[in-house]
Amino acid sequence: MKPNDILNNLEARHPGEKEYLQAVHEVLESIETIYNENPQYKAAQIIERLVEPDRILTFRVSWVDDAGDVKVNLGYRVQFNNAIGPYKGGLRLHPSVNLSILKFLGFEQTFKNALTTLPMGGAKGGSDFNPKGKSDNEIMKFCQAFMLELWRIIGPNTDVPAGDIGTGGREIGFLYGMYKKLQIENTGILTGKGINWGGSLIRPEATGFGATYFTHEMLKNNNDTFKGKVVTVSGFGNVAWGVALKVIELGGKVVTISGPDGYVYDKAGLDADKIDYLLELRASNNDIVSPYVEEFPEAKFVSGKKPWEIPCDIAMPSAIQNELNGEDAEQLVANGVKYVAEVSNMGCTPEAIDVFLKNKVPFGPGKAANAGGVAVSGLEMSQNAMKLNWKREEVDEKLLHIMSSIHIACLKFGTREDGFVDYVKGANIAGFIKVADAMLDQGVV
Ligand code: 2IT
Repeated sequence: MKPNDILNNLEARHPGEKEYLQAVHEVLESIETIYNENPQYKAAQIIERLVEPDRILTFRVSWVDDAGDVKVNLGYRVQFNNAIGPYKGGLRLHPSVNLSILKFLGFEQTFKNALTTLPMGGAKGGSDFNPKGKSDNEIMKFCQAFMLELWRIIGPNTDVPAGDIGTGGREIGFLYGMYKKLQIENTGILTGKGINWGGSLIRPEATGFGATYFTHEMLKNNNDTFKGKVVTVSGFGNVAWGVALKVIELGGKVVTISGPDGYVYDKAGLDADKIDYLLELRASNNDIVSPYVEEFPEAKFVSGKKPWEIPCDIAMPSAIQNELNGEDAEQLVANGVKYVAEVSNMGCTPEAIDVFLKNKVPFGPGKAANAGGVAVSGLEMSQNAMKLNWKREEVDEKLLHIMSSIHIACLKFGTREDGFVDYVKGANIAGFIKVADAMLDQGVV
């Protein structure tokens, strides 16, 4: 296998899908050697099959806003690969959503889900609908119209969607309500459900908690801890608040958060009250963070910039893909960053990753570091199937165990001769082997 040949073919078929090609490129580079050492993969054309989604559903979503105007959005579900379990992955509601982004996310999800050790295949979906500034009623109308199409191809043993950017507990509720109406059944068809109707404890904070557990493992591997560490975080959506809570609990200090309007630098560090305030701000459908400094005047708001210029020990990008580029990485390294963990999917550009690896900064890629969210989704599916609810401590303990096993898998396949751990390589190889071997077992389908 020559990664460039595969990529050229892929680009010819899917011109301009840059995020998708970027995600495939990274995996191909990591697995090239192991792929070529195992001719059974080539014989079964595993890579050629694995880089194309199993199927894609595209649909029109028509709904009526509060002013009585008819709105039209595009909806998608990319069912990427179900070699190891039902398709599983979130629904992103964001104006940037297009097929390139959903295919990159579905591809990443396939390996991430394999790393969790749970039986879940990979998928992603969503819409170019922008939830920002919409009323609850408009969100409900959109979600209902979206599910009117999506319900045909999902099911508790087929495809189980969940949240992602723009899709949280409220949206999952509206989507579930319509699914139940259409299918007349209460099953674990979505994850991230409300606690009173089939949801799992810890799911809302699982991505952030899991990423912090993973980073903790990276620290431990260097005989280090979170105690006294300064942590920069971007975003303040579904995942950043879980990171902030857990980092504080482990003794670190989170000094930044960000939104599309810029970032907040709070030198004293976030605390429980500040996090509560931010959650209230977010619940009002507002993802801008500038109001923070009115409430907490000791903090500083920096308009239109990203938090990577603030000196820190650990950087945890938690907003969106490609939010940290080569220049940002250079600046972080110059300021003495010691660890980086992607909480967002593909949060760092390839140039940024190169800078970290060249400077021997341990770098945890999203598919390993942020797998805690989908892992607890998998635990929600188990609880639904058993018609049982586990206690908070039980779910948290399982999450911790899963994150530590992902870290062990990364060490196994990513440790270099000099002892430095290339987590990108480790995660890609571990995820790939699991999916590829399942595909081999199941024949050419
Ligand atoms: O990127 C992700 O892993 C998610 N958005 C969570 C997916 C899930 O099924 O919980």
